[in-house]
Amino acid sequence: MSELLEELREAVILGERDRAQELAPQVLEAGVEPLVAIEEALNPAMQLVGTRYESGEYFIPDLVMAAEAMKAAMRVLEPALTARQEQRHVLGTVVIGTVEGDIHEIGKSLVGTMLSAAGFQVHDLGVDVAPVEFVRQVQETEANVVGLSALLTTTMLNQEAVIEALEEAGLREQIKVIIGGAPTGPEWARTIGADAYAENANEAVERVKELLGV
Ligand code: B12
Repeated sequence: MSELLEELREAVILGERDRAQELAPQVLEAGVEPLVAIEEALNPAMQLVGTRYESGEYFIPDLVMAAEAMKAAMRVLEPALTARQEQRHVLGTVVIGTVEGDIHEIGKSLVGTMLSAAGFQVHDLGVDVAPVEFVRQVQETEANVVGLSALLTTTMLNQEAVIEALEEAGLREQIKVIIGGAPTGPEWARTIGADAYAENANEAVERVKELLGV
């Protein structure tokens, strides 16, 4: 890994937001593809942060600072990613969000960014999104796919609530549902009647392409 990428990775691990914000444009100027920077520096950094939290080495403030550093870098890398997509043919429209009661946004945003980079038009609704809001956005954007993120065992139930709300609104037939987030899995996807599950952002792009046959 280049020295700059290594520094960016370290800035996220240490929760150094200003440093991450400073390094991200330097990485691009050095000719590194934004996707490479995300996959080789930002993702592994957040994974390590998660492991350190789970082992008791890191605490919530460390997580928040790491997340802020990651977001600062993403604010620079994301426009560079989407710029590469601009001239491309739009493959489909995706509405994505983290379900109600859940404020974890990093994984969901990453999936949105990667879908956008792959050529999908993405409407990111943010976090703590109520089922009724998903329904409204699906209607407004005439989306083909809805992506539901849940990082808590308590909020994964709300993925099911969104599917039910789509059914009640008579939209279920016309929309594909993909779910993700650490506590979920293919089994849970089947249980709640989702069309697909993906473990990470790359897989999400593959699954969405399969769902739409593009
Ligand atoms: C960072 C973090 C936070 C940050 C979030 C900051 C932010 N702005 O997002 C903060 C500090 C705010 C936080 C808060 C809490 N957290 Co937290 N958090 C994490 C942590 C360490 C990392 C999550 C992360 O960002 N990972 C990096 C991203 C890139 O990975 P990811 O989210 O898994 O996403 C990938 C895949 O899952 C998938 N994916 C994700 N979404 C989607 C959606 C679709 C459609 C698809 C296809 C794929 C997909 O693709 C992504 C990219 O590869 C995890 C531990 C862990 N190892 O996951 C705990 C963790 C999720 N948190 C946990 C807990 C308990 C909480 C709190 C309740 C803590 C508390 N007591 O207050 C609160 C919850 C508040 C709430 N109501 O939501 C627990 C959940 C336990 C459980 N099973 O229920 C975990 C597992 C930690 C633990 N082991 O205890 N957290």
